[in-house]
Amino acid sequence: MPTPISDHTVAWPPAVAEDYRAKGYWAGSTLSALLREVADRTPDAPALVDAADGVRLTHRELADRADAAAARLLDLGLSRGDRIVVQLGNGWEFVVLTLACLRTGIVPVMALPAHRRTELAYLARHAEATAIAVPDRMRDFDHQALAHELADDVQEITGGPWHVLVAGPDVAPGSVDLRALCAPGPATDAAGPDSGDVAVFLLSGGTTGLPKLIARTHDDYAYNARRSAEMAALDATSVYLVSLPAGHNFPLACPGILGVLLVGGSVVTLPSPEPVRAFATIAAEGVTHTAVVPAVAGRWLDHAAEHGAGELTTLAVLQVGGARLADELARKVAPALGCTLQQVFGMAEGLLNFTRLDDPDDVVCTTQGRPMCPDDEVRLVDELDHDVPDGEPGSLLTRGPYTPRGYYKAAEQNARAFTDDGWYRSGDICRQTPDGNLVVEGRDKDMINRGGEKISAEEVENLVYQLQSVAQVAAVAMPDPQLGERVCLYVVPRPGATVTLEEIREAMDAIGVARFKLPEHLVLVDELAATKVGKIDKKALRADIADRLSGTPA
Ligand code: OOB
Repeated sequence: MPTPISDHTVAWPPAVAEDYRAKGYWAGSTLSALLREVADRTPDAPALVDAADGVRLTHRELADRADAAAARLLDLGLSRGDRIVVQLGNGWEFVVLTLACLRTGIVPVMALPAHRRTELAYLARHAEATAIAVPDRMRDFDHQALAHELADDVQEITGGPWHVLVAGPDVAPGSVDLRALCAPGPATDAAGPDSGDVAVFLLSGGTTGLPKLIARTHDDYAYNARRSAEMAALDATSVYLVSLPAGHNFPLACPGILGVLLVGGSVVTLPSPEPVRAFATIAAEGVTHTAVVPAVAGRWLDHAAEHGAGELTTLAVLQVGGARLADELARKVAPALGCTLQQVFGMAEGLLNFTRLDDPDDVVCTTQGRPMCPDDEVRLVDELDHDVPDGEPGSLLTRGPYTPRGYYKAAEQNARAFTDDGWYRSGDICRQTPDGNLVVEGRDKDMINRGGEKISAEEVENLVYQLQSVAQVAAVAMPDPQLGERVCLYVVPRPGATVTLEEIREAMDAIGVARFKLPEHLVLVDELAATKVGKIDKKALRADIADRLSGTPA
Protein backbone atom coordinates (compact mmCIF):
# COMPACT_ATOMS: atom_id res chain seq x y z
CA MET A 1 0.00 0.00 0.00
CA PRO A 2 1.27 3.49 -0.80
CA THR A 3 2.20 5.52 2.27
CA PRO A 4 -0.52 7.98 3.39
CA ILE A 5 0.16 11.51 2.14
CA SER A 6 -0.23 13.11 5.55
CA ASP A 7 2.86 11.26 6.77
CA HIS A 8 4.96 13.40 4.47
CA THR A 9 3.41 16.87 4.33
CA VAL A 10 4.22 19.82 6.55
CA ALA A 11 1.10 21.23 8.18
CA TRP A 12 0.56 24.90 8.99
CA PRO A 13 0.93 25.44 12.76
CA PRO A 14 -2.49 24.89 14.42
CA ALA A 15 -2.87 28.50 15.64
CA VAL A 16 -2.07 29.84 12.16
CA ALA A 17 -4.51 27.41 10.55
CA GLU A 18 -7.18 28.48 13.03
CA ASP A 19 -6.57 32.13 12.10
CA TYR A 20 -6.92 31.35 8.36
CA ARG A 21 -10.19 29.58 9.09
CA ALA A 22 -11.48 32.38 11.30
CA LYS A 23 -10.69 34.92 8.62
CA GLY A 24 -12.58 32.87 6.05
CA TYR A 25 -9.66 32.11 3.76
CA TRP A 26 -10.16 28.43 4.42
CA ALA A 27 -13.86 27.93 3.89
CA GLY A 28 -14.01 24.31 5.02
CA SER A 29 -15.42 23.07 1.70
CA THR A 30 -13.77 20.84 -0.88
CA LEU A 31 -13.31 22.10 -4.41
CA SER A 32 -15.69 19.40 -5.49
CA ALA A 33 -18.47 20.55 -3.15
CA LEU A 34 -17.99 24.15 -4.30
CA LEU A 35 -18.22 23.12 -7.96
CA ARG A 36 -21.36 21.07 -7.28
CA GLU A 37 -22.98 24.16 -5.71
CA VAL A 38 -22.25 26.10 -8.90
CA ALA A 39 -23.74 23.32 -11.03
CA ASP A 40 -26.87 23.29 -8.87
CA ARG A 41 -27.21 27.07 -9.14
CA THR A 42 -26.64 27.39 -12.89
CA PRO A 43 -27.03 23.89 -14.34
CA ASP A 44 -27.54 24.93 -17.94
CA ALA A 45 -24.80 27.54 -18.20
CA PRO A 46 -21.86 26.57 -20.42
CA ALA A 47 -18.90 25.21 -18.46
CA LEU A 48 -16.47 23.63 -20.91
CA VAL A 49 -15.64 23.79 -24.60
CA ASP A 50 -12.92 21.63 -26.09
CA ALA A 51 -11.94 23.73 -29.10
CA ALA A 52 -9.98 20.87 -30.64
CA ASP A 53 -12.64 18.15 -30.71
CA GLY A 54 -15.83 20.13 -30.25
CA VAL A 55 -17.04 18.63 -26.93
CA ARG A 56 -19.30 21.10 -25.10
CA LEU A 57 -20.58 20.62 -21.55
CA THR A 58 -22.83 22.65 -19.27
CA HIS A 59 -22.07 23.01 -15.56
CA ARG A 60 -24.51 20.21 -14.74
CA GLU A 61 -23.11 17.93 -17.43
CA LEU A 62 -19.55 18.60 -16.29
CA ALA A 63 -20.33 17.97 -12.61
CA ASP A 64 -22.32 14.82 -13.48
CA ARG A 65 -19.53 13.47 -15.65
CA ALA A 66 -17.02 14.16 -12.89
CA ASP A 67 -19.22 12.20 -10.47
CA ALA A 68 -19.58 9.33 -12.96
CA ALA A 69 -15.83 9.29 -13.60
CA ALA A 70 -15.32 9.33 -9.83
CA ALA A 71 -17.47 6.20 -9.50
CA ARG A 72 -15.47 4.43 -12.22
CA LEU A 73 -12.12 5.39 -10.68
CA LEU A 74 -13.29 3.84 -7.41
CA ASP A 75 -14.51 0.75 -9.29
CA LEU A 76 -11.02 0.36 -10.74
CA GLY A 77 -9.79 -0.02 -7.19
CA LEU A 78 -8.36 3.44 -6.65
CA SER A 79 -9.39 5.14 -3.43
CA ARG A 80 -9.17 8.35 -1.47
CA GLY A 81 -5.56 9.33 -0.87
CA ASP A 82 -4.19 7.30 -3.81
CA ARG A 83 -2.12 9.16 -6.40
CA ILE A 84 -2.51 9.33 -10.17
CA VAL A 85 0.04 10.93 -12.46
CA VAL A 86 -1.86 13.15 -14.90
CA GLN A 87 -0.06 13.80 -18.15
CA LEU A 88 -2.79 14.93 -20.50
CA GLY A 89 -2.89 17.59 -23.17
CA ASN A 90 -5.33 20.47 -22.85
CA GLY A 91 -8.73 18.95 -23.53
CA TRP A 92 -12.03 18.06 -21.89
CA GLU A 93 -10.67 14.79 -20.46
CA PHE A 94 -8.15 16.72 -18.37
CA VAL A 95 -10.92 18.77 -16.79
CA VAL A 96 -13.32 15.89 -16.14
CA LEU A 97 -10.59 13.66 -14.71
CA THR A 98 -9.25 16.43 -12.46
CA LEU A 99 -12.74 17.10 -11.11
CA ALA A 100 -13.30 13.37 -10.60
CA CYS A 101 -10.10 13.24 -8.57
CA LEU A 102 -11.24 16.19 -6.47
CA ARG A 103 -14.53 14.37 -5.84
CA THR A 104 -12.89 11.13 -4.66
CA GLY A 105 -9.80 12.44 -2.92
CA ILE A 106 -7.56 10.60 -5.39
CA VAL A 107 -4.73 13.07 -5.83
CA PRO A 108 -3.58 14.08 -9.32
CA VAL A 109 0.16 14.63 -9.73
CA MET A 110 0.26 17.36 -12.36
CA ALA A 111 2.88 16.30 -14.89
CA LEU A 112 3.49 18.05 -18.22
CA PRO A 113 2.95 16.64 -21.73
CA ALA A 114 6.64 17.31 -22.41
CA HIS A 115 7.78 14.96 -19.64
CA ARG A 116 9.43 11.72 -20.64
CA ARG A 117 10.65 8.56 -18.98
CA THR A 118 12.99 10.15 -16.44
CA GLU A 119 10.48 12.65 -15.11
CA LEU A 120 7.45 10.33 -15.18
CA ALA A 121 9.24 7.42 -13.54
CA TYR A 122 10.53 9.71 -10.83
CA LEU A 123 7.16 11.36 -10.21
CA ALA A 124 5.31 8.06 -10.11
CA ARG A 125 7.81 6.49 -7.73
CA HIS A 126 8.12 9.53 -5.49
CA ALA A 127 4.36 9.93 -5.20
CA GLU A 128 3.89 6.13 -5.02
CA ALA A 129 1.28 6.49 -7.73
CA THR A 130 -0.89 3.56 -8.74
CA ALA A 131 -2.21 5.05 -11.98
CA ILE A 132 -1.29 7.36 -14.83
CA ALA A 133 -3.46 9.21 -17.35
CA VAL A 134 -1.92 9.93 -20.76
CA PRO A 135 -2.93 10.70 -24.34
CA ASP A 136 -2.55 7.76 -26.75
CA ARG A 137 -0.11 9.76 -28.86
CA MET A 138 0.76 13.40 -28.87
CA ARG A 139 3.11 15.23 -31.24
CA ASP A 140 4.35 11.91 -32.63
CA PHE A 141 5.17 10.49 -29.24
CA ASP A 142 3.65 7.23 -28.00
CA HIS A 143 2.63 8.18 -24.47
CA GLN A 144 0.62 5.01 -24.01
CA ALA A 145 3.61 2.73 -24.67
CA LEU A 146 5.78 4.71 -22.26
CA ALA A 147 3.08 4.61 -19.59
CA HIS A 148 3.06 0.81 -19.74
CA GLU A 149 6.86 0.66 -19.71
CA LEU A 150 6.80 2.42 -16.32
CA ALA A 151 4.89 -0.41 -14.67
CA ASP A 152 7.90 -2.30 -13.33
CA ASP A 153 9.58 0.86 -12.06
CA VAL A 154 6.55 1.90 -10.10
CA GLN A 155 5.41 -1.47 -8.86
CA GLU A 156 8.82 -2.02 -7.34
CA ILE A 157 7.81 0.75 -4.92
CA THR A 158 4.06 0.28 -4.54
CA GLY A 159 3.82 -3.46 -5.00
CA GLY A 160 0.26 -3.01 -6.28
CA PRO A 161 -1.48 -2.64 -9.63
CA TRP A 162 -0.57 0.05 -12.17
CA HIS A 163 -3.48 1.45 -14.16
CA VAL A 164 -2.85 3.16 -17.49
CA LEU A 165 -5.74 5.46 -18.48
CA VAL A 166 -5.60 6.56 -22.10
CA ALA A 167 -7.32 9.48 -23.83
CA GLY A 168 -7.66 9.00 -27.56
CA PRO A 169 -9.00 6.61 -30.14
CA ASP A 170 -6.10 4.15 -29.87
CA VAL A 171 -6.66 2.43 -26.52
CA ALA A 172 -4.46 -0.67 -26.39
CA PRO A 173 -5.39 -3.90 -24.58
CA GLY A 174 -4.47 -3.50 -20.94
CA SER A 175 -5.24 0.24 -20.95
CA VAL A 176 -8.36 1.87 -19.53
CA ASP A 177 -10.33 3.98 -22.00
CA LEU A 178 -10.32 7.42 -20.35
CA ARG A 179 -13.04 8.80 -22.63
CA ALA A 180 -15.35 5.97 -21.62
CA LEU A 181 -14.38 6.51 -17.98
CA CYS A 182 -15.39 10.19 -18.36
CA ALA A 183 -18.69 9.45 -20.16
CA PRO A 184 -22.10 10.07 -18.51
CA GLY A 185 -23.12 7.39 -16.01
CA PRO A 186 -24.19 6.72 -12.41
CA ALA A 187 -22.62 8.99 -9.82
CA THR A 188 -20.65 7.75 -6.85
CA ASP A 189 -22.14 8.08 -3.41
CA ALA A 190 -18.81 7.49 -1.67
CA ALA A 191 -17.73 9.96 0.96
CA GLY A 192 -15.33 12.53 -0.47
CA PRO A 193 -12.18 14.02 1.03
CA ASP A 194 -12.03 16.59 3.84
CA SER A 195 -11.27 20.21 3.03
CA GLY A 196 -7.92 19.87 4.79
CA ASP A 197 -6.89 16.94 2.57
CA VAL A 198 -4.48 17.28 -0.32
CA ALA A 199 -6.36 18.21 -3.52
CA VAL A 200 -3.51 18.26 -6.04
CA PHE A 201 0.22 17.79 -6.25
CA LEU A 202 1.88 20.58 -8.25
CA LEU A 203 5.46 20.38 -9.45
CA SER A 204 8.03 22.81 -8.15
CA GLY A 205 9.82 25.13 -10.56
CA GLY A 206 12.90 23.04 -9.93
CA THR A 207 16.14 24.12 -8.34
CA THR A 208 17.31 20.75 -7.07
CA GLY A 209 18.38 17.65 -8.96
CA LEU A 210 14.84 16.28 -8.94
CA PRO A 211 11.53 18.13 -8.99
CA LYS A 212 9.67 18.46 -5.72
CA LEU A 213 5.98 17.95 -5.15
CA ILE A 214 3.83 20.66 -3.62
CA ALA A 215 0.79 19.37 -1.78
CA ARG A 216 -2.06 21.86 -2.12
CA THR A 217 -5.09 21.27 0.10
CA HIS A 218 -8.72 21.85 -0.88
CA ASP A 219 -8.91 24.72 1.62
CA ASP A 220 -5.82 26.51 0.36
CA TYR A 221 -6.30 25.81 -3.34
CA ALA A 222 -9.96 26.85 -3.32
CA TYR A 223 -8.91 30.16 -1.79
CA ASN A 224 -6.11 30.41 -4.37
CA ALA A 225 -8.59 30.00 -7.23
CA ARG A 226 -11.42 32.09 -5.80
CA ARG A 227 -9.31 35.05 -4.78
CA SER A 228 -7.50 34.96 -8.15
CA ALA A 229 -10.90 35.05 -9.86
CA GLU A 230 -11.64 38.28 -7.96
CA MET A 231 -8.29 39.72 -9.03
CA ALA A 232 -9.14 39.08 -12.69
CA ALA A 233 -12.80 40.19 -12.24
CA LEU A 234 -14.19 36.86 -13.43
CA ASP A 235 -17.93 36.26 -13.23
CA ALA A 236 -20.58 33.92 -14.64
CA THR A 237 -20.29 35.56 -18.07
CA SER A 238 -16.51 35.03 -18.28
CA VAL A 239 -14.97 32.71 -20.85
CA TYR A 240 -11.43 31.63 -19.97
CA LEU A 241 -9.09 30.19 -22.59
CA VAL A 242 -6.49 27.69 -21.36
CA SER A 243 -3.68 27.27 -23.89
CA LEU A 244 -0.67 26.94 -21.58
CA PRO A 245 -0.16 23.37 -20.28
CA ALA A 246 -3.16 22.93 -17.98
CA GLY A 247 -1.20 21.21 -15.22
CA HIS A 248 0.69 24.41 -14.44
CA ASN A 249 -0.63 26.34 -11.47
CA PHE A 250 -1.16 29.52 -13.52
CA PRO A 251 -3.75 28.15 -16.01
CA LEU A 252 -5.12 25.66 -13.48
CA ALA A 253 -6.01 27.94 -10.60
CA CYS A 254 -4.73 31.53 -10.87
CA PRO A 255 -7.64 31.87 -11.66
CA GLY A 256 -7.46 29.49 -14.59
CA ILE A 257 -9.77 26.52 -15.03
CA LEU A 258 -10.82 26.17 -11.38
CA GLY A 259 -11.26 29.92 -10.82
CA VAL A 260 -13.60 30.42 -13.77
CA LEU A 261 -15.64 27.29 -13.03
CA LEU A 262 -16.06 28.34 -9.39
CA VAL A 263 -17.75 31.61 -10.44
CA GLY A 264 -19.99 29.84 -12.96
CA GLY A 265 -18.10 30.94 -16.07
CA SER A 266 -16.74 28.67 -18.76
CA VAL A 267 -13.44 27.17 -19.88
CA VAL A 268 -12.24 26.79 -23.46
CA THR A 269 -9.34 24.36 -23.94
CA LEU A 270 -6.80 24.58 -26.74
CA PRO A 271 -3.71 22.39 -27.11
CA SER A 272 -1.27 25.27 -27.68
CA PRO A 273 -1.10 29.07 -27.65
CA GLU A 274 0.01 29.28 -31.28
CA PRO A 275 -1.49 32.64 -32.40
CA VAL A 276 -3.43 31.74 -35.58
CA ARG A 277 -5.48 29.11 -33.76
CA ALA A 278 -5.65 31.00 -30.47
CA PHE A 279 -6.94 34.21 -32.10
CA ALA A 280 -9.54 32.30 -34.11
CA THR A 281 -10.70 30.47 -30.97
CA ILE A 282 -10.95 33.71 -29.00
CA ALA A 283 -13.20 35.10 -31.75
CA ALA A 284 -15.27 31.94 -32.17
CA GLU A 285 -15.90 31.36 -28.46
CA GLY A 286 -16.05 34.96 -27.23
CA VAL A 287 -13.11 34.47 -24.89
CA THR A 288 -12.88 37.23 -22.25
CA HIS A 289 -9.82 36.13 -20.24
CA THR A 290 -6.67 34.17 -20.81
CA ALA A 291 -3.18 33.64 -19.41
CA VAL A 292 0.11 33.47 -21.28
CA VAL A 293 3.84 33.61 -20.59
CA PRO A 294 5.86 36.59 -21.89
CA ALA A 295 7.26 34.57 -24.82
CA VAL A 296 3.72 33.88 -26.02
CA ALA A 297 2.67 37.50 -25.44
CA GLY A 298 5.54 38.45 -27.77
CA ARG A 299 4.30 36.07 -30.47
CA TRP A 300 0.74 37.37 -30.12
CA LEU A 301 1.98 40.96 -30.47
CA ASP A 302 3.93 40.03 -33.62
CA HIS A 303 0.89 38.29 -35.04
CA ALA A 304 -1.35 41.27 -34.26
CA ALA A 305 1.15 43.67 -35.83
CA GLU A 306 0.89 41.71 -39.08
CA HIS A 307 -2.73 40.60 -39.12
CA GLY A 308 -4.46 43.01 -36.74
CA ALA A 309 -6.25 42.20 -33.50
CA GLY A 310 -9.77 42.21 -34.92
CA GLU A 311 -10.38 38.70 -33.59
CA LEU A 312 -9.72 39.80 -30.02
CA THR A 313 -12.67 42.18 -29.52
CA THR A 314 -14.14 40.11 -26.65
CA LEU A 315 -10.82 39.71 -24.85
CA ALA A 316 -10.97 41.88 -21.73
CA VAL A 317 -7.96 40.72 -19.73
CA LEU A 318 -4.66 39.21 -20.81
CA GLN A 319 -2.73 37.84 -17.86
CA VAL A 320 1.01 37.55 -18.37
CA GLY A 321 3.26 35.74 -15.91
CA GLY A 322 5.68 32.87 -15.34
CA ALA A 323 8.72 34.92 -16.31
CA ARG A 324 9.68 38.58 -16.29
CA LEU A 325 7.73 40.59 -18.86
CA ALA A 326 9.95 43.32 -20.30
CA ASP A 327 8.53 46.79 -19.64
CA GLU A 328 8.68 47.66 -23.38
CA LEU A 329 6.62 44.60 -24.26
CA ALA A 330 4.18 45.32 -21.44
CA ARG A 331 3.50 48.80 -22.83
CA LYS A 332 2.49 47.37 -26.19
CA VAL A 333 -0.14 44.93 -24.91
CA ALA A 334 -3.15 47.19 -24.27
CA PRO A 335 -2.80 49.37 -27.39
CA ALA A 336 -1.98 46.50 -29.75
CA LEU A 337 -4.34 43.82 -28.44
CA GLY A 338 -7.12 46.06 -27.14
CA CYS A 339 -7.34 44.45 -23.69
CA THR A 340 -6.22 45.13 -20.14
CA LEU A 341 -2.85 43.68 -19.18
CA GLN A 342 -2.56 41.97 -15.80
CA GLN A 343 0.91 40.95 -14.70
CA VAL A 344 1.00 37.86 -12.51
CA PHE A 345 4.06 36.95 -10.49
CA GLY A 346 3.31 33.63 -8.90
CA MET A 347 4.70 30.27 -7.96
CA ALA A 348 3.36 26.75 -7.59
CA GLU A 349 4.51 27.00 -3.96
CA GLY A 350 1.78 29.55 -3.29
CA LEU A 351 2.18 33.33 -3.20
CA LEU A 352 0.45 35.15 -6.05
CA ASN A 353 1.01 38.79 -6.96
CA PHE A 354 -1.23 40.61 -9.41
CA THR A 355 -1.32 44.08 -10.86
CA ARG A 356 -4.89 45.26 -10.30
CA LEU A 357 -7.15 45.90 -13.28
CA ASP A 358 -7.58 49.56 -12.29
CA ASP A 359 -3.90 50.23 -11.57
CA PRO A 360 -2.30 53.13 -13.47
CA ASP A 361 -0.46 52.13 -16.68
CA ASP A 362 2.88 52.71 -15.06
CA VAL A 363 2.23 50.15 -12.34
CA VAL A 364 0.79 47.62 -14.82
CA CYS A 365 3.73 47.98 -17.21
CA THR A 366 6.69 48.21 -14.86
CA THR A 367 5.82 46.05 -11.85
CA GLN A 368 4.75 42.47 -11.24
CA GLY A 369 1.99 43.47 -8.87
CA ARG A 370 1.35 42.85 -5.19
CA PRO A 371 0.13 39.94 -3.08
CA MET A 372 -3.53 39.04 -3.50
CA CYS A 373 -4.26 38.25 0.15
CA PRO A 374 -4.12 40.71 3.06
CA ASP A 375 -2.47 37.93 5.09
CA ASP A 376 0.24 37.12 2.57
CA GLU A 377 3.48 37.90 4.36
CA VAL A 378 6.42 39.03 2.27
CA ARG A 379 9.97 39.88 3.31
CA LEU A 380 12.93 40.96 1.19
CA VAL A 381 16.19 39.90 2.82
CA ASP A 382 19.95 39.90 2.34
CA GLU A 383 22.32 36.88 2.56
CA LEU A 384 21.99 36.85 6.35
CA ASP A 385 18.18 36.89 6.20
CA HIS A 386 18.11 40.49 7.47
CA ASP A 387 15.46 42.75 5.96
CA VAL A 388 16.90 45.05 3.31
CA PRO A 389 16.18 48.81 3.51
CA ASP A 390 12.96 49.97 1.78
CA GLY A 391 13.31 50.08 -1.99
CA GLU A 392 16.45 47.95 -2.07
CA PRO A 393 16.50 44.59 -3.86
CA GLY A 394 16.34 41.52 -1.64
CA SER A 395 15.56 37.84 -1.75
CA LEU A 396 11.83 37.23 -1.40
CA LEU A 397 10.57 35.12 1.50
CA THR A 398 6.88 34.46 1.98
CA ARG A 399 4.25 32.81 4.15
CA GLY A 400 0.50 32.81 3.90
CA PRO A 401 -2.83 30.99 3.73
CA TYR A 402 -2.11 29.31 0.39
CA THR A 403 1.67 28.88 0.71
CA PRO A 404 2.39 25.44 2.20
CA ARG A 405 5.15 25.15 4.81
CA GLY A 406 7.18 22.47 3.07
CA TYR A 407 7.49 20.17 0.08
CA TYR A 408 6.10 16.64 0.10
CA LYS A 409 8.52 13.99 1.40
CA ALA A 410 11.54 16.27 1.19
CA ALA A 411 12.89 16.94 4.68
CA GLU A 412 16.36 17.74 3.42
CA GLN A 413 15.27 20.24 0.75
CA ASN A 414 12.76 21.74 3.19
CA ALA A 415 15.56 22.65 5.54
CA ARG A 416 17.06 24.76 2.76
CA ALA A 417 13.96 26.05 0.97
CA PHE A 418 12.09 27.09 4.14
CA THR A 419 13.26 29.00 7.19
CA ASP A 420 12.79 27.53 10.66
CA ASP A 421 9.71 29.68 11.13
CA GLY A 422 8.09 28.54 7.91
CA TRP A 423 8.99 31.20 5.37
CA TYR A 424 9.38 29.87 1.81
CA ARG A 425 12.57 31.08 0.11
CA SER A 426 11.32 31.83 -3.40
CA GLY A 427 14.81 32.54 -4.73
CA ASP A 428 13.51 35.63 -6.52
CA ILE A 429 15.33 38.94 -6.10
CA CYS A 430 12.71 41.66 -5.88
CA ARG A 431 12.41 45.30 -5.00
CA GLN A 432 9.28 46.86 -3.56
CA THR A 433 8.03 50.20 -4.85
CA PRO A 434 6.70 52.77 -2.35
CA ASP A 435 3.13 51.80 -3.29
CA GLY A 436 3.83 48.16 -2.37
CA ASN A 437 4.27 46.60 -5.79
CA LEU A 438 7.03 44.10 -6.44
CA VAL A 439 9.51 44.32 -9.29
CA VAL A 440 11.34 41.08 -10.09
CA GLU A 441 14.96 41.98 -10.71
CA GLY A 442 16.66 38.60 -10.84
CA ARG A 443 17.06 35.47 -8.79
CA ASP A 444 19.44 33.70 -6.48
CA LYS A 445 18.28 30.18 -7.34
CA ASP A 446 20.07 27.91 -9.77
CA MET A 447 17.33 27.64 -12.36
CA ILE A 448 16.84 28.47 -16.02
CA ASN A 449 13.49 30.02 -16.99
CA ARG A 450 12.96 29.02 -20.62
CA GLY A 451 9.85 30.86 -21.74
CA GLY A 452 8.13 30.13 -18.42
CA GLU A 453 9.25 26.47 -18.21
CA LYS A 454 11.57 26.13 -15.24
CA ILE A 455 14.68 24.00 -15.62
CA SER A 456 16.88 23.03 -12.70
CA ALA A 457 20.55 23.55 -13.60
CA GLU A 458 21.49 20.75 -11.23
CA GLU A 459 19.12 18.32 -12.92
CA VAL A 460 20.65 19.06 -16.35
CA GLU A 461 24.16 18.78 -14.94
CA ASN A 462 23.42 15.41 -13.36
CA LEU A 463 22.20 14.10 -16.71
CA VAL A 464 25.23 15.44 -18.59
CA TYR A 465 27.60 13.86 -16.05
CA GLN A 466 26.37 10.50 -17.33
CA LEU A 467 28.51 11.09 -20.44
CA GLN A 468 31.98 9.54 -20.19
CA SER A 469 33.54 12.39 -22.20
CA VAL A 470 32.54 15.06 -19.66
CA ALA A 471 34.91 15.95 -16.82
CA GLN A 472 33.01 18.96 -15.52
CA VAL A 473 29.80 20.71 -16.49
CA ALA A 474 27.80 23.79 -15.55
CA ALA A 475 24.36 24.69 -16.91
CA VAL A 476 23.50 28.39 -16.97
CA ALA A 477 20.86 30.64 -18.47
CA MET A 478 21.77 32.42 -21.66
CA PRO A 479 19.73 35.42 -22.76
CA ASP A 480 17.36 34.83 -25.67
CA PRO A 481 15.19 37.36 -27.49
CA GLN A 482 12.24 34.97 -27.97
CA LEU A 483 12.19 32.82 -24.85
CA GLY A 484 13.96 35.10 -22.38
CA GLU A 485 16.45 32.36 -21.51
CA ARG A 486 17.74 29.09 -22.90
CA VAL A 487 20.04 26.43 -21.42
CA CYS A 488 23.74 26.98 -22.12
CA LEU A 489 26.32 24.38 -21.07
CA TYR A 490 29.90 24.99 -20.10
CA VAL A 491 31.84 21.74 -20.36
CA VAL A 492 35.37 20.73 -19.49
CA PRO A 493 35.99 17.56 -21.57
CA ARG A 494 38.04 14.68 -20.22
CA PRO A 495 41.63 14.72 -21.50
CA GLY A 496 41.67 13.62 -25.14
CA ALA A 497 37.85 13.45 -25.39
CA THR A 498 35.67 15.44 -27.76
CA VAL A 499 32.25 16.71 -26.78
CA THR A 500 29.59 18.15 -29.09
CA LEU A 501 26.22 19.72 -28.41
CA GLU A 502 24.51 17.19 -30.66
CA GLU A 503 26.03 14.27 -28.78
CA ILE A 504 24.89 15.67 -25.45
CA ARG A 505 21.38 16.33 -26.72
CA GLU A 506 21.13 12.87 -28.22
CA ALA A 507 22.33 11.24 -25.02
CA MET A 508 19.76 13.15 -22.95
CA ASP A 509 17.05 12.36 -25.44
CA ALA A 510 17.95 8.68 -25.28
CA ILE A 511 17.59 8.68 -21.49
CA GLY A 512 14.18 10.30 -21.96
CA VAL A 513 13.85 13.82 -20.61
CA ALA A 514 11.56 16.70 -21.56
CA ARG A 515 12.94 18.32 -24.71
CA PHE A 516 12.72 21.82 -23.26
CA LYS A 517 15.54 20.84 -20.89
CA LEU A 518 18.00 19.97 -23.65
CA PRO A 519 20.90 22.44 -23.81
CA GLU A 520 20.90 24.74 -26.83
CA HIS A 521 24.41 26.08 -26.71
CA LEU A 522 27.76 24.60 -25.71
CA VAL A 523 30.94 26.33 -24.64
CA LEU A 524 34.01 24.13 -24.25
CA VAL A 525 36.50 25.38 -21.69
CA ASP A 526 39.69 24.16 -20.01
CA GLU A 527 38.42 24.94 -16.55
CA LEU A 528 35.40 26.44 -14.84
CA ALA A 529 35.83 29.65 -12.87
CA ALA A 530 35.35 29.10 -9.14
CA THR A 531 34.13 31.38 -6.37
CA LYS A 532 36.15 32.07 -3.23
CA VAL A 533 34.49 29.13 -1.50
CA GLY A 534 35.34 26.80 -4.38
CA LYS A 535 31.90 26.55 -6.00
CA ILE A 536 31.49 27.00 -9.76
CA ASP A 537 31.08 30.73 -10.40
CA LYS A 538 27.78 30.72 -12.27
CA LYS A 539 27.47 34.47 -12.13
CA ALA A 540 30.72 34.76 -14.08
CA LEU A 541 29.52 32.14 -16.57
CA ARG A 542 26.21 33.93 -17.12
CA ALA A 543 28.09 37.18 -17.73
CA ASP A 544 30.49 35.34 -20.05
CA ILE A 545 27.77 33.85 -22.26
CA ALA A 546 25.89 37.15 -22.40
CA ASP A 547 29.13 38.83 -23.54
CA ARG A 548 29.84 36.16 -26.13
CA LEU A 549 26.35 36.47 -27.57
CA SER A 550 26.45 40.24 -27.75
CA GLY A 551 29.83 40.09 -29.46
CA THR A 552 31.71 41.78 -26.63
CA PRO A 553 34.97 40.05 -25.76
CA ALA A 554 34.84 38.46 -22.30
C1 OOB B 1 4.69 30.30 -12.10
O1 OOB B 1 4.95 29.26 -11.25
P1 OOB B 1 6.24 28.33 -11.27
O2 OOB B 1 6.15 27.52 -10.03
O3 OOB B 1 6.32 27.62 -12.59
O4 OOB B 1 7.50 29.27 -11.21
C2 OOB B 1 7.67 30.21 -10.18
C3 OOB B 1 8.83 31.12 -10.50
C4 OOB B 1 8.94 32.31 -9.58
O5 OOB B 1 9.60 31.99 -8.38
C5 OOB B 1 9.75 33.26 -10.45
O6 OOB B 1 11.09 32.87 -10.46
C6 OOB B 1 9.18 33.01 -11.82
O7 OOB B 1 8.67 31.70 -11.80
N1 OOB B 1 8.09 33.94 -12.16
C7 OOB B 1 8.26 35.23 -12.56
C8 OOB B 1 6.97 35.73 -12.81
N2 OOB B 1 6.08 34.76 -12.55
C9 OOB B 1 6.78 33.69 -12.14
N3 OOB B 1 9.37 35.96 -12.71
C10 OOB B 1 9.21 37.24 -13.14
N4 OOB B 1 8.00 37.79 -13.40
C11 OOB B 1 6.86 37.09 -13.25
N5 OOB B 1 5.67 37.65 -13.52
O8 OOB B 1 5.48 30.68 -12.95
C12 OOB B 1 3.38 30.96 -11.92
C13 OOB B 1 2.46 30.43 -11.02
C14 OOB B 1 1.24 31.06 -10.86
C15 OOB B 1 0.94 32.19 -11.58
C16 OOB B 1 1.85 32.71 -12.46
C17 OOB B 1 3.08 32.11 -12.63
